[in-house]
Amino acid sequence: MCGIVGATSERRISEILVEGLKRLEYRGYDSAGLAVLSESGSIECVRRTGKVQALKDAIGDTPLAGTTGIAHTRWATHGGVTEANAHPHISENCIAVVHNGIIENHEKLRAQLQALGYVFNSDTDTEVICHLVHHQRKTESDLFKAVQAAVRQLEGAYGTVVMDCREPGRLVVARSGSPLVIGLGIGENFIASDQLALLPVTRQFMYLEEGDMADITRTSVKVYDRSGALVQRDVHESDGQYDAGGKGQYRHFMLKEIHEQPTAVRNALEGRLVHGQVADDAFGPGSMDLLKDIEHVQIVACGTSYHAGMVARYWLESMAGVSCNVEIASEFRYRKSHVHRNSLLVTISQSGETADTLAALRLSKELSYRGSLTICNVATSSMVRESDLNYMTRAGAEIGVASTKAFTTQLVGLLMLVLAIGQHRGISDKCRNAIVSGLQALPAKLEEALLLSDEIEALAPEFADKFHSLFLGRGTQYPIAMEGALKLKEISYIHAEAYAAGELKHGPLALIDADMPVIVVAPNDELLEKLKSNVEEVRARGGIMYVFADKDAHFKSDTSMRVINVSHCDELIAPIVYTIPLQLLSYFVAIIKGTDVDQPRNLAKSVTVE
Ligand code: HGA
Repeated sequence: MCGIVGATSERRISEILVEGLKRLEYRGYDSAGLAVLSESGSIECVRRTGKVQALKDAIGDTPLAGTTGIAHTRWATHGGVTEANAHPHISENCIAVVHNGIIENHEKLRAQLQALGYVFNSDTDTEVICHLVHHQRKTESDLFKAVQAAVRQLEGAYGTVVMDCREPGRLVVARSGSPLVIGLGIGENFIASDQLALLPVTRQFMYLEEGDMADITRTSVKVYDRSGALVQRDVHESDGQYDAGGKGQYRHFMLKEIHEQPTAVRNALEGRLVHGQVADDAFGPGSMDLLKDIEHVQIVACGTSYHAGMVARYWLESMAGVSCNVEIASEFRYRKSHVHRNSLLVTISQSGETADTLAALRLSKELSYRGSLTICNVATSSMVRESDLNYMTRAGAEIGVASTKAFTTQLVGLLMLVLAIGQHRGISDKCRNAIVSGLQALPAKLEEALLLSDEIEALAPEFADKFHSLFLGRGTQYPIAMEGALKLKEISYIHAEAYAAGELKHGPLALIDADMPVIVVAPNDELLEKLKSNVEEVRARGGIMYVFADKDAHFKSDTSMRVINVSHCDELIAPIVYTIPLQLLSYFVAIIKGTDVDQPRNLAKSVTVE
């Protein structure tokens, strides 16, 4: 989603800002802009729709004169994708603002500010912030106090950075519901929505807490908590491991990340399985004390992470001896739900900043949960910091908007959770051994699945002129079918639906014809024969199928069915293994369709607005 970068220095900073924005591009956005403030107090602002490159081209080769500045990549929530709606927004040529989030009372504030004579140049909710600060600055003695007075009137979510033409060298920032991190330099300081943006200029970071404001100059950083008290926030040294590097030999980040999965899974397992048991600290220090009491698991997540949670429900209930519910975070957070006795709230999020999931985690603290666990890929994220326990997926930076290696490593973490909870609830030796040997075999099995790449690439053209598709699976493969459908729609823009195969005859069978490819996930598990009957139902109605099947499942290619043989793996890890060919399918179909694979239209990576 939107990205923020800001800097105050003795040197010209427009190149730092643009580089920072480039590093946030992966998050998905539709326009970009920056404003720099010179020592003499003049503001220069450049904004463009489209890519950061368009902004860079507009600036040209000579850095702008300003030494303090703010920059933004916008993912529109309020107001269309136009240059006028791109950030920064400027009031009276003096107060410049960038903002991530949504100001929910923007209509009321807009009317009040218009009545005071302010003229709005955009349709955004954000523009109220700059006029409000400008208005407050008339009576407040400095920018910090003006921003403090302004944010008190805001309802909704914001991560915002403000600068004032009368106070060169100063940035005032406020965080409420949208992450911000301060980067500390020598004789210069920075602000960003993600430390990744600042890795070329610093490795020292200070994370703002909810409700914090900060007053940043070249030589000082002062942080105030929500009560206005001056506070000390810890400084973290980044090891830069979250630096994505480039695409290497791959054409897209997504393809690179698909191929990184065997290594990512090895990293996720490293040191966490000891003599057939989950290491004591796999979920953080002291985690076993909490996990031993758990009788129910409530999983809350969005998108791909929600699908990981759905797979885990099958595992937890069948092996760990606990009941489990899985719910989409945006629903969970707004309904009154029953909290089971000794219930663990599990949030799953690649970024750890997903707005709805984070809100669900915060809500759980007001309810009678026994504790919380987050399964996450970003150690410094809000969710990791705010959960009792955490499992770091160690997948490395995931840049492609369509999640791949984050998903498979989340599933590894969830299988470990089954083992960790099951250890205290009498998990059978058979299940324990299946999990341990399945996880140990997994990297090699994923490598084998990647060998299907050429075969899948060859069939992708058959999808080029299709508008709709159906994915079918049963048991743990049902959520995998959902994930396969999500991948295809995300990056190829082909409408894709997933059904539990047993549901076919309750509606979707009406859609079957030769123009609607049906993708079937068919490992050799106990539901195989049932699935075969569903396949026959599709065949009888003239459907064209692509069946990803265990080679021992005895499917044969014919005029209505193309079989892609996946090498045999244990049923337990099959959902993880079968994810790979579905990821490859969506990738190669997207290539044929010529879409923007790493940054598909309208989507964002870290979904920090609700
Ligand atoms: N509401 C603002 C900012 C949107 C945002 O944070 N997206 O991630 C706008 O629409 O410009």
